[in-house]
Amino acid sequence: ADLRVAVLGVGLMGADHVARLSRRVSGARVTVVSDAATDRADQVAAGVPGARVVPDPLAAIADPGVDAVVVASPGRFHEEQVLACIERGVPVLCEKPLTMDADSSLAVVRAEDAYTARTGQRLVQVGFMRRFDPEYAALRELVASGGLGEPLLVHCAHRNPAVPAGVTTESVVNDSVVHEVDVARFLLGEEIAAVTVLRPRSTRRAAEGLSDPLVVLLETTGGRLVDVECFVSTGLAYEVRTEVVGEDGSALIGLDPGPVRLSAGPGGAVRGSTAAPGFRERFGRAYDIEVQRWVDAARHGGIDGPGAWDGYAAQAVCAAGVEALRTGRRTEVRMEPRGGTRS
Ligand code: ISE
Repeated sequence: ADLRVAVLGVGLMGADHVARLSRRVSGARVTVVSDAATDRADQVAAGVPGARVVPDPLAAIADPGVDAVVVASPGRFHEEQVLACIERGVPVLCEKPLTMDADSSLAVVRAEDAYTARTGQRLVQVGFMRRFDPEYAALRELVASGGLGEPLLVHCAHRNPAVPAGVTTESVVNDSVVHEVDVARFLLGEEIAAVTVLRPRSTRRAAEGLSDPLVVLLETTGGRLVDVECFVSTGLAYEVRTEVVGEDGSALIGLDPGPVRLSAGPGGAVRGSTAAPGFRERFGRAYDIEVQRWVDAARHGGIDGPGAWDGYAAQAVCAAGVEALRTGRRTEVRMEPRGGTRS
């Protein structure tokens, strides 16, 4: 039977997931939609045959017509909602962040570990979608197979054309750089030990008080170095590039996101490719693959992708990043030993 999914939060990401689950993913259907903005919930549910609105997210999780949950609500609600899913024993795909800080993310890890010890199943998947992007998956395969020799350095660029009003430099670390934190852990298979954040001269496009771009240095436990340029008001397009430099080779992804085309320019014809306008376009395929694999796993009560530990590790590194930003100093990451049930 189809997996009956509740989607909590139908802002940009949640509404996207509803459309994906209803139209592009097989084996699932959205039965419950929940959002504090009930007009939006009504509107989204109206487009999905068989979907009901359950305004209270905890009631949605407890609903007997729900087998699995997608959490796409604002981050501050994730902890309570994910813990409720664990309590009820339903698989959950939680958009990042897992919770708002490292301690509460660790509590989720422990709660899931207790469930796993009883059942042998894992329940919590965190929406680090880049892991499902075919280019990132291929890069990871290349690194893991030894195709580049010992990896030494990773260079990352993460550029957004613009960010919504209210975005702060801290939130850029937590919401944007967090993806490179996960990518670094994913590609290199080790934890991040220390973070340094540099603030070069800001673009004239940066909102008042925002340091943009940032350069973030991540040191891994194995002594590898990851540099991240995070630039969120380029005024141009969405660009995400990652290059791994190894002892025996290097590989770069994200260079050419679209078809190369010839078009008229000011001084003659210009050859170029169309850049993705935003992350929903650039990672559209990654989201589809992520959700399909999650559905396939959730139908058997489990998950297939980054888990609670990855969510916790990301939070611990971002906490160090925010401290590094404030103090201007290299900051060590404080993390508990893995313990419990391994992913
Ligand atoms: C946003 O929250 C995301 O997750 C995007 O992937 C990222 O590029 C963007 O900077 C964030 O604000």
